[in-house]
Amino acid sequence: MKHWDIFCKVVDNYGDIGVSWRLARQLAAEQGLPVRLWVDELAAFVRLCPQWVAGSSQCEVNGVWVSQWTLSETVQPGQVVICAFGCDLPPSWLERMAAKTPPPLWINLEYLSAEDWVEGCHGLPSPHPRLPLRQYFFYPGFTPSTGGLLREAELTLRPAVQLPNYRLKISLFSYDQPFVVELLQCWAAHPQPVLCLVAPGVLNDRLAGWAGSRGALTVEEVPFVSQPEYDARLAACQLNFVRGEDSFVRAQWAQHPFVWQIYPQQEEAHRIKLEAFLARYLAGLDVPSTQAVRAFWHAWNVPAAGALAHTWPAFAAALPALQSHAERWAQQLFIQPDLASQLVSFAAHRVECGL
Ligand code: TRH
Repeated sequence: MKHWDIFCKVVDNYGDIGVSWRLARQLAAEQGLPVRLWVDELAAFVRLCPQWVAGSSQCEVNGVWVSQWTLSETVQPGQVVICAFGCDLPPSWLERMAAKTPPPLWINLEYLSAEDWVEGCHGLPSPHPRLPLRQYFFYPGFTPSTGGLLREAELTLRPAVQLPNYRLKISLFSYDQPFVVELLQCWAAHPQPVLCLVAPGVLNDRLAGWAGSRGALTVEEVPFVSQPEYDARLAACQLNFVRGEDSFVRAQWAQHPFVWQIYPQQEEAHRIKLEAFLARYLAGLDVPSTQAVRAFWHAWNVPAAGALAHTWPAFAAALPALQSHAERWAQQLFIQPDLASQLVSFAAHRVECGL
């Protein structure tokens, strides 16, 4: 069976399913592969895929067979099996994999990180302790020695759309930020009009009472939309606040200045990831803009009273330089093959060599 199976456990929010769904669509549409996506929590998926037929537990959407995880119990594994973000496969599925000759290629798609060690771990195998199976670790990343980033074949880097500069349009998608109102106060006092589009989430409560216009600022609560619509929203704004993993990558393809709120991990592990990305991203940027980005991103990620209000003016002043930088950065990333194509080459090589 030439199928590719992708297993996704929704740990939290939309990032796990967001990445899995994007990858599944690309493998089907661009690589012509029959893809099955097994999801443990369809409720999260349905928000990303409004075409889903309400109440169904499996369905073909955008060329991908999407199914409730438990329905994999009686199905034969395909040629390639991907665990998104190291999720554990059902034990009976593993047994069925091991019973096949040759067994399917088993790939663990890892989380994205800009840290240096990723290059050394990308593509490494790890044997199963009991079964005649080995799992390969596939690491997305920002350098040619990693698995790259998800990017649709149709995505082209046109010169960024020149948006009317009388208004600063901002999209806001974030985890909680107790001091967000400080920022809104800055925007209300901004010298030019500001439109802030707030995606559904915990911030909505903090922003209660801000909907509508105040000073230079207009706040609009926008609905949760499909991924292509969300991508279009990022492209249409001049500044994007993003979070997690998938919206973080999309902000980079949108070629506009952005602010990343990293997913908080235990023991502050995320701080190292954040620094690793900043070190790569800020290379080549002028010193004042670099300092402005570091200070503002820090204020956004490490809440402290006064920090956003204090760091916003320098960040706002750096926006024109950050716009040019965002275009250069995207061009640099664009040279790498995209993640879906790299997965296909990785699989083809191993399947051919019987590894
Ligand atoms: O939702 P996130 O915070 O997701 C994750 C998860 O928390 C995960 O467990 C964690 O490990 C990971 O972050 C790092 O953020 P992310 O990754 O940006 O996913 C959001 C998805 O939702 C992304 O695919 C974009 C999509 N989206 C839409 O499709 N429409 C929308 O309107 C919005 C706001 C987002």
